[in-house]
Amino acid sequence: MAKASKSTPKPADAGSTAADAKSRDLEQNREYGAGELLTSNQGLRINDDQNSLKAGERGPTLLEDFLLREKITHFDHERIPERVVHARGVAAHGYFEAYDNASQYSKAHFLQPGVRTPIFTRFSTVAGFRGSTDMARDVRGFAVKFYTQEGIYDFVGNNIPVFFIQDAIKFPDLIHAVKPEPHNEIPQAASAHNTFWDFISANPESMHMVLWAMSDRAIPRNLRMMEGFNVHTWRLIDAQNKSRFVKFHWKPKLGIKSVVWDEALQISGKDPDFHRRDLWDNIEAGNFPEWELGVQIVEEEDEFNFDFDLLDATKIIPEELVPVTIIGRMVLDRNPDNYFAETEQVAFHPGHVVPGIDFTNDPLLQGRLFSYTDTQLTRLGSPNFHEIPINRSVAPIHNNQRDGHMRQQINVGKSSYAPNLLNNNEPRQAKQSEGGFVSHHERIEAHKVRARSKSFVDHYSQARLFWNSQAEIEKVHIIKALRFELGKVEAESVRQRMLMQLSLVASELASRVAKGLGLDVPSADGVQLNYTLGADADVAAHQSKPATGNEAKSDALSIENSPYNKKKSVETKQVAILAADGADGATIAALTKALEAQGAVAKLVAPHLGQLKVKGGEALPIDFSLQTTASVMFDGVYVVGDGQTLAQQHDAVHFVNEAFRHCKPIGATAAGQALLSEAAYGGAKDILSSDGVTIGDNGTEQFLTDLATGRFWNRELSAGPKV
Ligand code: HDD
Repeated sequence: MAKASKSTPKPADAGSTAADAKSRDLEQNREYGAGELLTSNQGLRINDDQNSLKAGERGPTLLEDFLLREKITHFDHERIPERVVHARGVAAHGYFEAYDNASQYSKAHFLQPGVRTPIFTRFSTVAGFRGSTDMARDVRGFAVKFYTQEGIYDFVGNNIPVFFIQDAIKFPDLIHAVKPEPHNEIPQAASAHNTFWDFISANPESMHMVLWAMSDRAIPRNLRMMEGFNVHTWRLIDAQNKSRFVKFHWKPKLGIKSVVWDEALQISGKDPDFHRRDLWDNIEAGNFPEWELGVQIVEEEDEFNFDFDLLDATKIIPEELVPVTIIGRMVLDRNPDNYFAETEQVAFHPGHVVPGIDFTNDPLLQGRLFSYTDTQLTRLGSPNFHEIPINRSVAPIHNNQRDGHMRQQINVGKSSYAPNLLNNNEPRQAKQSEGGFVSHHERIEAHKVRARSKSFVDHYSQARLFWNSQAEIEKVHIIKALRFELGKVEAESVRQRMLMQLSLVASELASRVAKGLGLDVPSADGVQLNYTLGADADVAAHQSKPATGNEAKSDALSIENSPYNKKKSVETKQVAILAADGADGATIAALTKALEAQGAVAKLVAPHLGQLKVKGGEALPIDFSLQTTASVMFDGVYVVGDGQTLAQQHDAVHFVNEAFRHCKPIGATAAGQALLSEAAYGGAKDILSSDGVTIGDNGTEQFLTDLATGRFWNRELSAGPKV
């Protein structure tokens, strides 16, 4: 039985728990049209908004028609500029709950034992426009707004723990390179083009992140089953004002799951809203997505104990060196009421912090601290964007900032400055003991320089660590992704330079990619590979050497081997039950019951829509026809029959063949087997004898085990020539 979803709260029950403080706050702005009379924006009751005011029924429209003008004018101004990056997104409300151990590291109120804080989380793709596909190969944004009692705290992260560049001043170059090319605006939501790889091939600090972006991390099965990271090293400040370095992680309760590239390409066409639909549907069904917040803590005195710089955003801290401690959990349990008002207008900023969290000198972070407010001024049009309901703090706001477009707050009184003795010098500054934010007292003694630290120079070792840590199927997917992406690059010089870069990560990686491009790996000896230094910089001193640490591995970097992916479960997985008229009704009922009992979702797919006529029982409602869905929408397929009839349907044969090639679990009753026999061609010729395929009338239990396992990669590894 699905738990009750909390979406679209009614006035009476909106905001009944402490975590719903934000929902109660939003209630002031909710508008419920049901049962009401239509009005203009001035509150005038409207008698007819379907016909304009004319001089005669067939005559010209009159300028006097203020209702026409209001309706059209508002419409004309409905759009705002989309985000320059992360334009396409989806969001949900929920809460964060701190565990008992969080407060030892931070004095932040929301990290004190048992405190529940309302949150709003937005996931996004980076490169595509607002109307692009969810399934693009791309980094996913993972931004969480915490409405804490001490003000807003924004976690503005990604599903990948490192970044492409080390210094924010390069961000416009990176984004110009990845966005569609400026002369023809091609391609949409894709990095597979000349300009992106031209930039990357001359920018070796990207090499680590590029491997993550070419891995299956960049094509998540859904947004509920991916990790989140805040990338930079931050500071946590405890109750004694002691500072420690920290890396933040979100670990999904249901593990980490991705699709294969061929699936992603098809989903992009068949359902470009695949991820947002999945998130919405699961929250509506009461399958509330959940993540745990983890921290890697480094004491200040250990700052220089690593062979990389903690301030370099292209580096992780391997979990083998500093384990992740779980300190809280986040649950998403309510869909927004209105996409524009909430998901589009929400404005995140890594500079929105609360006492207990502070910045480091990571040059990527420092630049971000400028960019996010600046961009909201263009996007939302006013310095008062913090007053938009979704951005509004639940902690009260009192200061001397005034006016500006669309000001909502009505500041009472004469003084809007400090010091002011006319108003008792209020609002007064808060002492640290009263929660006033005091920046960490970091001692800095330095020359003013425009330069990159030499401690940022090793660009290949962690890329190699990532590569070494992948299971063979993950390596194959990275190679295929690079062959695809570089194959779309027209300039051979760029392909050659990329192969040189990859050869410094791992020669095996470069040569396997090169094979698919029909090239030899060129020697990188003596070739300038780093074009990212100032004109007078000492290039030799910044020349990154080939990767070191040849054999080191870290399981947390692999999806297949990750300690956060060990849970074998069928929860929320989608199964297509394929059937044609005449199938056995009792079998379908028993299978559906068994799947649902373990939390999986069963959908009946048949050659036509409407009702399925079954043997022995009442007709069953069909969820999808073969024309309105596809195997790529599902995690597994079960053919209940009649196989002979289904074998006549090309779409049914393709459905099973494709599910097999995508390495998914397949089940078939004896009556359904004929469809599998028909689907045994091409890459699926072993379908009747392969792992993860269960045939016979008692196969439900085995199928459930296979569904929990997920994918049967041996099929891909053994099909066709070695990649
Ligand atoms: Fe950024 C949006 C994450 C580097 C400038 N960024 C944005 C969003 C996410 C991130 C998740 C979408 C927030 C939302 O849902 O509204 N950005 C990151 C991460 C980075 C990063 C994890 C590296 C660690 N970003 C970065 C740099 C700059 C920006 C270096 C500029 C110097 N990012 C922006 C922006 C955006 C943005 C232009 C676009 C829309 C917005 O801010 O609100 O200011």
